[in-house]
Amino acid sequence: MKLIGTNVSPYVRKVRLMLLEKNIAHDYAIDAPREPGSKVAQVNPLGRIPALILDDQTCVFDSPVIAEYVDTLNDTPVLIPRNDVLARMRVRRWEALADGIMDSAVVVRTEHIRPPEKQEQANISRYNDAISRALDYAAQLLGEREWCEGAALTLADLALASALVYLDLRQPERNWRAAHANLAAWFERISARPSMRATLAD
Ligand SMILES: N[C@@H](CCC(=O)N[C@@H](CS)C(=O)NCC(=O)O)C(=O)O
Repeated sequence: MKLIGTNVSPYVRKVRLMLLEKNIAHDYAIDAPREPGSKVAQVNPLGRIPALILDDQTCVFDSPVIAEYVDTLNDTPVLIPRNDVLARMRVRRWEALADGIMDSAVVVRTEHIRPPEKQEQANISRYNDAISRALDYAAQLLGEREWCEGAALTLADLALASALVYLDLRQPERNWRAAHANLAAWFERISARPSMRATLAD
């Protein structure tokens, strides 16, 4: 199978982390959808990454669907709980929270790269506030636990880590570590994992 994406996309990082943690063989092709000559729209009608191309050329999108599919490929480890429906819901909710942070940061970034006179300050504030609330919520939910959900790594941790890497990239001025020491400590631990180190090195 082949994953199409870029190194900066947080949605792509989430999927790459899953593939690496589960040790699933795959090719990785860089293709930025907004660059001239991009072929992404030929495989994903939405023209977005990540897109996962299976060996029979089936294209899987978007990242929560890819995550769901990838997790069924082996049990080593299971990253989305299968039997405990409440634990499963909580992991998917963490993913939704992290994806929402990513979505909001993309809106803010899209505003910031417009000419200054065209930037909508109200839109920027609205989505920045959503990110702040989501971080407060994440920090409260995490507390002093080692993992976002249960007693081991799950998709919840990988999704949240991907969102925070993206925030560091696009909003370095946002001092989330000072506001949330527990998130900062958790992030440092997660960032030491070989999967994170591999994606951060690219
Ligand atoms: N909900 C989608 C979001 C994917 C997405 O928006 N990816 C961005 C890159 S970070 C993209 O492909 N943007 C291209 C575009 O919207 O034209 C997912 O989870 O896969």
